[in-house]
Amino acid sequence: MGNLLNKIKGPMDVRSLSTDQLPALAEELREKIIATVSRNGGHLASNLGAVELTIALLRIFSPPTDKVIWDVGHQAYTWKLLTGRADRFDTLRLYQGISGFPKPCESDCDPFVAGHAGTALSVALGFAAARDLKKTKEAVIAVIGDAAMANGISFEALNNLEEVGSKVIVILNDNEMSISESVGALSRRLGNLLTDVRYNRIKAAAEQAGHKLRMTFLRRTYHRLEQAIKSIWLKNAFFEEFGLRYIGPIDGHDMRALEQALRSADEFKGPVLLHVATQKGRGFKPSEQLPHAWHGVGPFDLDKVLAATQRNAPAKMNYSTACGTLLTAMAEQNESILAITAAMVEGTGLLEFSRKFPGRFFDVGICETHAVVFAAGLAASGFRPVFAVYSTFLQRTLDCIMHDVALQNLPVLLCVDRAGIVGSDGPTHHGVFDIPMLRSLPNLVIMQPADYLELKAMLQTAFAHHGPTVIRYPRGGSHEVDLSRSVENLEIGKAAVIREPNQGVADVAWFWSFGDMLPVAEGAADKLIRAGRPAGVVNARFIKPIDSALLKAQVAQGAARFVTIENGALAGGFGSAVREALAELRLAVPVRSFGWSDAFVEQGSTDELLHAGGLTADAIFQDLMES
Ligand SMILES: Cc1ncc(C[n+]2csc(CCOP(=O)(O)OP(=O)(O)O)c2C)c(N)n1
Repeated sequence: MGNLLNKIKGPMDVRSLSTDQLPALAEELREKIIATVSRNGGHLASNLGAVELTIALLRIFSPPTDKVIWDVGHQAYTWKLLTGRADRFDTLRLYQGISGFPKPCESDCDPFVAGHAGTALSVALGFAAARDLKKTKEAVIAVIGDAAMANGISFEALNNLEEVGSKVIVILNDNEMSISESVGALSRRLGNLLTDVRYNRIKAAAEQAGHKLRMTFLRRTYHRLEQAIKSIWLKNAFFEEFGLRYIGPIDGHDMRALEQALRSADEFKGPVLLHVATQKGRGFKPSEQLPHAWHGVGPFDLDKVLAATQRNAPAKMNYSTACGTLLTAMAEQNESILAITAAMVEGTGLLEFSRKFPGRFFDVGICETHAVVFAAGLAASGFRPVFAVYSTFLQRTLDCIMHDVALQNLPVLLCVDRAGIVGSDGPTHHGVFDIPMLRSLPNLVIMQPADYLELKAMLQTAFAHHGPTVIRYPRGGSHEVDLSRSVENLEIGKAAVIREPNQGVADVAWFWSFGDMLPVAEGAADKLIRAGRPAGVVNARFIKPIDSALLKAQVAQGAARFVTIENGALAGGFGSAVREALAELRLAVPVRSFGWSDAFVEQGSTDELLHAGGLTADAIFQDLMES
């Protein structure tokens, strides 16, 4: 660690540095963040943009007394480094290491968990109202990005701010980027406000280059006038209408300007919004050039990247890109197919679709609830909308899926990406709740493919079906297949026996699984067979409706027990569905289920987590031999 960072053991130490030392501290922080992310992966570009802002926050406010709430929380690495976690920062995102997101059990400087966008304003308002009820005096600050500001929850909080009447400081960290470019009317409006900061930055650069204006007095007067006009105009501006005093825009890399603005915000009596202009990816050439490509990254070779000043990302197929490619091909044949993303065009593999069919592609911003209802409207008008979304971010749309899609049996297709555990992002991001969440909704068909060809068959099946469908698939990929191969549509609710029992059909342990867990089921079945026990394997394909007829037939043939394996929460999951189906058939055959038990799954590599959770062929085999 560098000289300055070494000296900072807790938040108060940041204040003991002189203003002149701060650029060097910022540089050390960036070096540390880049080196750590190159080893462990993580959210690079957003963190590099928030370094000076975080230092300034710690020079003006005093955590843990003052509460700083980070929206999403993916940009809080500097915060972690300066609030007593520098010595453990090397374990960032590793199994049992420190989290990539704020986590109160890690430090009392993190007042609240985050990971999903749009919550900071509501949380801050809650903290502020609680403070006023308790008659204490701490400052409450929400730091939110320009893209997260357009989220529905943020708007609901803005709308409620005057009513609650408590002072909060909202810091709008505006880098004009979501993961890719920010979209929407709010973003455009904010962009207009930032023109000033951009202009000032260019002016400062020109001055440094030796083109210093002579008429300093005149320039200062002009600048004051400019500020006055701006503040009169901004009095009527968007945020002021919600009862927030607008301050800004401030250059988010100018330490003095930041500290001064934060002090003003602190001194102002009512709620304040500080509009801070930052550069996503700042201080690292590759991420300055391609901030979207460096938003969230896996480990990389820093030397190679620096030498090439570019990131070489070998484009290996995964479920997201396979789905995007298949959808694009199907959309060529079927003009009613439309695609929707909530600010995750790259992550969900829709880039190709967006380029090929710009008029049939919608990036709605970080607004998943809107995306679902918007899709419902499109479906009700005769189109076949597909909303590709990560399982974890789908969670907040449950009511919309029930009320706006399922109840009207509308043919919306939800492509639920990152279903199952996702690895280092940890408990805020694992996609283990979609099955229990969706399974109780009538009219939904829920499937999971075991490889890309089955994904193709499921997409075809979804488009041939006149009702809502869900296709879930995990992070990562299946074995390579030729996507152009033709496949048959599936019969809805029909499972496939992929391994007949080895010794007749009596006393068989029938493994029922699907998707990424199917190889685990096959592995465990193999081991059981080698131990002299009869076993067979079913690819359920459909989580809903479940193939009751096959269950019934297997029981009639003398099934000894069923073993279900899923990459999802056990409570209300696929195993529960098998139990319910057997109970409905009045069949009393034991079912042993493997999946995620009733606890949040921590961060770590997928392998580490599967081992810890007993979701390996070995662990399942051992369990079955003992039970
Ligand atoms: C509800 C939800 N949807 C999607 C995401 C994925 N996501 C993480 S960060 C991000 C972009 C955030 O942009 P912004 O708020 O402007 O912050 P920045 O990264 O630019 O600092 C997105 C879409 C999320 N965390 N939560």
